Amino acid sequence: MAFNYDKYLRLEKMPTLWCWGCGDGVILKAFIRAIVKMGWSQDDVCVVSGIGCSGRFSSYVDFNTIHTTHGRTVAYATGVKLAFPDKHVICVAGDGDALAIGGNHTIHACRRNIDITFIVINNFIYGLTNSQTSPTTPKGMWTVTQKIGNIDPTFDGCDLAIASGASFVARESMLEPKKLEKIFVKAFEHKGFAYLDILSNCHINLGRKNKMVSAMANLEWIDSITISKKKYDAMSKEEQLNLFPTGVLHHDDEADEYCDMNREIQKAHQGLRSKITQDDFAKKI
Ligand SMILES: Cc1ncc(C[n+]2csc(CCOP(=O)(O)OP(=O)(O)O)c2C)c(N)n1
Ligand code: SF4
Ligand SMILES: [Mg+2]
Repeated sequence: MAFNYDKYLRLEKMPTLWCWGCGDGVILKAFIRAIVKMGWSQDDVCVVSGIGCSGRFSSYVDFNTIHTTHGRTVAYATGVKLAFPDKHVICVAGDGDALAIGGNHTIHACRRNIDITFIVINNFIYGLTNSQTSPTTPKGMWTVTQKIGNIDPTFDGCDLAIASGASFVARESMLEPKKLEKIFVKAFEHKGFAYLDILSNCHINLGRKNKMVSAMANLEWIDSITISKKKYDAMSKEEQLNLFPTGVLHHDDEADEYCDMNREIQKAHQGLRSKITQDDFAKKI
């Protein structure tokens, strides 16, 4: 029987504002299937997204949702998780949101290892605002801010996340929805900060100006730059150039999780307060 997404969608918001053929829809469906696999109740999930085409994610899914400001997505999600540590907090942001304006928040969320799943929809461009260079835009590509070709070195969010202390880091592309669903489940199961680099197409604002006019052409390009981690690891440094390994890139189950540590601190504070009260009381009698 076909999977019924209706229960998890805000049908009154349909059709989506995403362009025909945009990868964001494929990611959204895999995301819902993964949540259902986890058996989580809709009330126990909170989806926080920023501004951008990817930011619309939170408008379309029927969970607790926050559609927040560009670049502050993971900061809001951190606040939600600290206030409601028993809820499943999932953050969705674009490459511009997560790695440019919000790069600082990303580093520190990774460093704290707070139990949030951070889904970065990486379409290599500022999609919503019509083609400005993002940190992941490949060198040489046309953007509206670098019309002769991007000269900035391409940035790898997974490398940043690993170096900053995220305890689960993985990459998949929307070309393989089943793998996407599986990686979401693995990330949701992980306790700690899970950083997911999800490659997607923006044939409208990246592809059209870079000889990838159709969604299919953009997807073929994504296919040509991705390779499984196993094959990638067997390659020489020269062969690895301009390729992105997919699958789980880093996994550490032992790292301390931030909400657990925070709980201990709260307990210690309470102990301190009650001790002071007892001492004060003792002085009075
Ligand atoms: C503080 C702030 N700066 C800039 C903007 C304008 N803005 C909105 S979305 C966006 C870029 C979105 O790119 P990305 O995060 O990669 O998401 P995509 O649209 O590609 O999914 C920008 C610059 C804004 N809304 N707020
Ligand atoms: S502009 Fe690009 S990212 Fe935005 S909806 Fe269209 S194809 Fe998708
Ligand atoms: Mg983008």
